[in-house]
Amino acid sequence: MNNPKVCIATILILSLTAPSHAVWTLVRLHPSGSNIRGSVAFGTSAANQVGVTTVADVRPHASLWSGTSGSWVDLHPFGGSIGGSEAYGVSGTSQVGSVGVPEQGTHAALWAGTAASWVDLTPGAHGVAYAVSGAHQVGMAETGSGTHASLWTGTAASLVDLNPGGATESVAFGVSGTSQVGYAATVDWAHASLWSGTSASWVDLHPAGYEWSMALAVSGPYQVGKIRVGGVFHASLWSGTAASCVDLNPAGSTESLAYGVFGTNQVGESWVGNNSKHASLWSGTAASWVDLHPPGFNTSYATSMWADSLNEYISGAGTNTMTGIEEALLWTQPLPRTVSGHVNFAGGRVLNAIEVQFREAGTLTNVGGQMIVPVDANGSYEVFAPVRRLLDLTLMPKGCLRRTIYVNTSTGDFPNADINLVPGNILPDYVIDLSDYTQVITHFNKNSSNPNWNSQDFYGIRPSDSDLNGDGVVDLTDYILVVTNFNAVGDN
Ligand SMILES: [Ca+2]
Ligand SMILES: [Ca+2]
Repeated sequence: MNNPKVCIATILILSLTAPSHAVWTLVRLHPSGSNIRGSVAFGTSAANQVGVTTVADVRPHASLWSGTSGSWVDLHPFGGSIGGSEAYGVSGTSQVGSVGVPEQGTHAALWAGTAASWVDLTPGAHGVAYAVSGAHQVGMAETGSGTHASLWTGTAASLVDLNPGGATESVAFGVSGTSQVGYAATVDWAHASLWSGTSASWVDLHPAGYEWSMALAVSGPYQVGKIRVGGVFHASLWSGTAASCVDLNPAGSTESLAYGVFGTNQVGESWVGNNSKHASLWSGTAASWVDLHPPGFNTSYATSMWADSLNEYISGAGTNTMTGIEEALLWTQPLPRTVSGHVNFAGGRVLNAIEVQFREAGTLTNVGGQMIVPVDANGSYEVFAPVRRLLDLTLMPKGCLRRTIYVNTSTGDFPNADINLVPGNILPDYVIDLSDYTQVITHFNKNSSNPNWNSQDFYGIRPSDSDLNGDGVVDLTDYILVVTNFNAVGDN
């Protein structure tokens, strides 16, 4: 790090790729009560999470939350120890899963927020609904010959059989808009599969060189799932074709699976360290892996992801170290807000990066640390705000007074955060005054070929500091900057 250019380049990369907002907040959705034996969140939207809670009768109950443990709604349609139910997907006001109908077996189910609202999507036949997107539900049904990937639009009668010709069985695990994903099996081999509403639309996503594969979720043009190699699973990402498959298994991980996708992010689990399952987040490559494993849990996994204009949400579960009980979990994170504008160097030194910090509005309390922000040739800059609220953006580039501008990231990005610098502050205090003037006079006509150009005096000031416009010489231009801005005072 002796080379300052290398040092600055490193800081720039860090500040651009790892904004300091990246802090996930963990919420335990696990319902309270001594009769609760375990819980898992399988799906999340912005407002709701779904999953399973095991109660004292040791049967799974389909569950709905709205962001807190206390919001738990039991969707199980039968009382006592009759049947069992599981909820796997949520979208808007709809939840899907399965219900064990007494003396009939497991049927695909659709709810609208209450146990009583449940609709049987496979009356008289075995079935499970694994995902919902708007008006569409997907899963599997055994309404005809064997297990077939199925698509519904709210009623049993709407069933569309997605099983491709020649497949011995198939299941659909994910749906997004008009796309469905899952697998189709021929003989013993499961192939990750993509459909667009019909059996004939089937696309084989199975990547060459892998033993078998399954797609578990879809979001827009992206599909995720698992691909098996050497007898273990690797998390995988596709963008519509078998050839597009990306192996997401992190370096050092013995096994991994991707259960959820939202936009360009993928979530799932990776087996790391002492063969322990860790909730995982990726953004398109194995190298992008982020370990979401929370303290206080032995194992954890992430099942789905969603985002609205304010936050990102990841559902999952972890085994509580203290109790040994599996608990439904929700990770949330505010989306970054961008502050952008133009820097007017006002005749002073033109910089291609400026060091800024955010403060709580009207205070000196730093938020998010120092940030080095690139400035382009037009003076434009853009920086992620560390939090979403009223803030001050403050900076004091070399030779200038401190500038502090008000920014508001509470409702959205904050453009037009223009910064007008005031050069002439050679002794870096709050005012341009006689001490600055004296520096220019003392060093007048010195230039960068002077052997003492960068030698510090008793106060740490160099002759080069009086070169306010950075052209390599202290001359009339620098003198005029001090005189012009004489008596100007900096911001707090
Ligand atoms: Ca000064
Ligand atoms: Ca100069």
